[in-house]
Amino acid sequence: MKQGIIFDLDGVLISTDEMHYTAWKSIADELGIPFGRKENNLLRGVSRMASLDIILGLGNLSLTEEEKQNLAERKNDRYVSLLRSLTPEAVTQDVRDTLIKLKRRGIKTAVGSSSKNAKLILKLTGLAEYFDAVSDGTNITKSKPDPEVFLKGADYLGLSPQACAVVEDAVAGIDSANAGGFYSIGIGDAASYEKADAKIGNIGELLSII
Ligand code: B16
Ligand code: MG
Repeated sequence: MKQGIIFDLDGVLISTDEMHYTAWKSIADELGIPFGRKENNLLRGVSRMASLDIILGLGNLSLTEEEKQNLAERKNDRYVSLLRSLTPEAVTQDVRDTLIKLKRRGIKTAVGSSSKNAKLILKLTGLAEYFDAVSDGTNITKSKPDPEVFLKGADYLGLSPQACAVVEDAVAGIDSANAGGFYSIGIGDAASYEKADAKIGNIGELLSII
């Protein structure tokens, strides 16, 4: 049995995909780059600047570092203003019940997210109180698929990677967990990824596999 579980945030505990999509789409539209939901899927779990690079690549556009910083900042302003509408109702009962049951079993829990807005999302949704630690985009220098975000999460819990499982919805996140020596569990998009050690259809299934 694992002593700790590290949860990816967006796509696992809460879904803000549509807000990321709306904000990136407005930037892509301004640049004249065709961008739909299929392209948005490429950005799952990927950091803000790496996401912008992917969008610019789709349009074969090369910009200066300053222009890129400016676009990333404007995308984030739009995303954060959309985030403000988040409430605790955005968290499913399945997610809450699972987190409560894990706590009762004495399993430590952490968040491992690429997002620099993770703490704001945890606060707005009331999820913060369920976790022993948070590792996010503000404490890492290398984004998923690098394992840094999960290695820091395990470190904050005082556990080794071998003692922890990671739950992820992104291919880049499963690669990150595997590279760090964690037991990787795919959900959503990552449930069909062959490199995930285990696959679940919903978060409650976690309770029977760890
Ligand atoms: P931000 P996760 C990721 O969150 C999102 O899936 C990804 O779409 C986003 O680009 C990334 O966070 C960075 O977010 O711009 O808020 O710093 O899935 O790792 O929880
Ligand atoms: Mg995710």
